[in-house]
Amino acid sequence: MFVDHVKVYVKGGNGGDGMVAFRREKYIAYGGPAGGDGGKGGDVVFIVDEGLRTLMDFRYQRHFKAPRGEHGGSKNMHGKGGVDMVVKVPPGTIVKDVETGDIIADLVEHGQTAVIAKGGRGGRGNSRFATPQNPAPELSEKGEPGVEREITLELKVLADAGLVGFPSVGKSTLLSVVSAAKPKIADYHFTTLVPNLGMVELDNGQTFVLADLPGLIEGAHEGIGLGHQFLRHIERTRVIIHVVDMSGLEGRDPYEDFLTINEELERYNLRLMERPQIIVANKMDMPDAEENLKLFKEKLNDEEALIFPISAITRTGLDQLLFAVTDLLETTPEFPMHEIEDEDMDENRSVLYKHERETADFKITRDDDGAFVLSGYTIERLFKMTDFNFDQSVRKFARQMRGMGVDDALRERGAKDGDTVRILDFEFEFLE
Ligand SMILES: Nc1nc2c(ncn2[C@@H]2O[C@H](COP(=O)(O)OP(=O)(O)OP(=O)(O)O)[C@@H](O)[C@H]2O)c(=O)[nH]1
Ligand SMILES: [Mg+2]
Repeated sequence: MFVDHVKVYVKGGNGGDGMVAFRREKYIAYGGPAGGDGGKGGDVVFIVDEGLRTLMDFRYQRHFKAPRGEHGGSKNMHGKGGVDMVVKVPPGTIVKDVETGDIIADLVEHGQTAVIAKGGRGGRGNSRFATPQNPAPELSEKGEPGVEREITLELKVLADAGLVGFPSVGKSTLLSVVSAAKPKIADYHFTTLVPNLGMVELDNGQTFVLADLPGLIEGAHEGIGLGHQFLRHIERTRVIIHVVDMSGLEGRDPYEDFLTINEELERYNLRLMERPQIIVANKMDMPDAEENLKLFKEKLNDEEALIFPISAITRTGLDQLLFAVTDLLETTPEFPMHEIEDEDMDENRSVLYKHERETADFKITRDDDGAFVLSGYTIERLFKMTDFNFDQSVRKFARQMRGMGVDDALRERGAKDGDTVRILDFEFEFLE
């Protein structure tokens, strides 16, 4: 099956915890603070690898967690940062946040990177909290939690080879017999309304992605018929497979068909004619096909043209065709894809999207037992970074909450002295 849409879980590494430690010196019972900072958690980074064409690999691995930073040590030793987790994706991958629907990254070009889930920063050790008033603080931060999110990966139409030709020449039929794709097939024109994609896998393990386009007709380049809307989709294909109906059943001359389609490709102006073309002479099972093919070759008069007589319906001639396509794909370079505006790109050539959400710092709700529940990204983050083993940390947390206006908001919601307040799995009493 062709995978072009997958849901994945990513998590940046948590920052390492800061350390509370003191220098031990001869004759000094209690030296200065010497607790080091925790290391930064690793990021989950996506990088475009042009060797990948599909999202197949994500069928087997759907969880990506970057390692955490090491904790800080005594003697002001900082924890090592977690190594980034680098995940390869094919060109054309669009990454979206499941919860918000926002596009996080649009990954187009080989080597382009985007940080998908940032690792948390390391918590500060107690050395960093020393002040003249508090020269030996018993206070440190825990590491910041890494960003955690569910994302979807979508692969834009990114076929290696595209099937073009008049309506009803058998493009969809051909796609259906060389891949697992199940496009609609019928004997009327414009059966295919949007492109279909299929993964073609040869016996020798080689694979490529084949796209089936709506039929083209004369004037397609200026919007006649359906195909013009989709010519863009073959912008990224390296090889064009031009399907010609050799049966002559519709009363057209196969060679005229061939010229008409090429004219449209040329006029469409995406340099489509610069791509190598393979000519597929289809419907060779029909009575007049042999004769028509002979005439076609005479008129074409090109010894070097790659022509493959096949019958999609009886599945004959397919192997030779598919091997020829893979051979051509191996020797044909990528065509430049749509250029990215320079200003969207930083010096690492990664497209950055701002996806910091505008959310309230905290939210107050009530539990069934009457407790006030504090939630929200900022306050939960503060909570997770607080080391409740140390009074000074707890007091700092209380100060930070007051600074955010939590106390006032609780009072406004009717909280009284002694009421229970809850954050995640932690409870404390509201004190006036
Ligand atoms: N005899 C014969 N008929 C074929 C062959 N391939 C396709 N057909 C028939 O041709 C008709 C059109 O086939 P499709 O595959 O839908 O053609 P298409 O090129 O995708 O057409 P559009 O989507 O309308 O552009 C169908 O009735 C098929 O059964 C073939 O090799 N031999
Ligand atoms: Mg079709």
